[in-house]
Amino acid sequence: MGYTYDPENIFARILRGEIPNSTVYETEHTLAFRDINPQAPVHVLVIPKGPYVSYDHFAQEASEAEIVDFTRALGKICEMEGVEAHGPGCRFISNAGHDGVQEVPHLHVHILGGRPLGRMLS
Ligand code: DGP
Repeated sequence: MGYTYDPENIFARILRGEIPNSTVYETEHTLAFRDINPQAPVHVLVIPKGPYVSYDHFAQEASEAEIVDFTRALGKICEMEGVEAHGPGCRFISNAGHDGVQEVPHLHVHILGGRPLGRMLS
């Protein structure tokens, strides 16, 4: 099945500078900014700059440079926000598609931390 990317989704508009955001970290291929509706003291959204709908789309079609950049950004942001796995800990979430209740159809990883997050496997 092919992936159809909507260039008018809200994160595409953020990437084009049409909507302001609270940037935490930016590289050549990746942007990270604070969620507008934070669910924890640390709630950062990490997105690739390329037009990828979901993590599976990104994993299949992004270049190795984009994948490495994005993955290293996740680690860097955890360090910057003080929520590394070897410290207090954190959670990465990437909702995908209808059943995953993905609101914005541009790949994003939520980094949540700064409080005990409880079990979440439902
Ligand atoms: P998801 O269900 O995984 O697609 O979550 C989308 C998240 O995006 C949700 O936590 C709220 C956040 N969000 C939606 N619109 C905006 C916006 O304009 N700015 C920012 N910073 N976050 C947004």
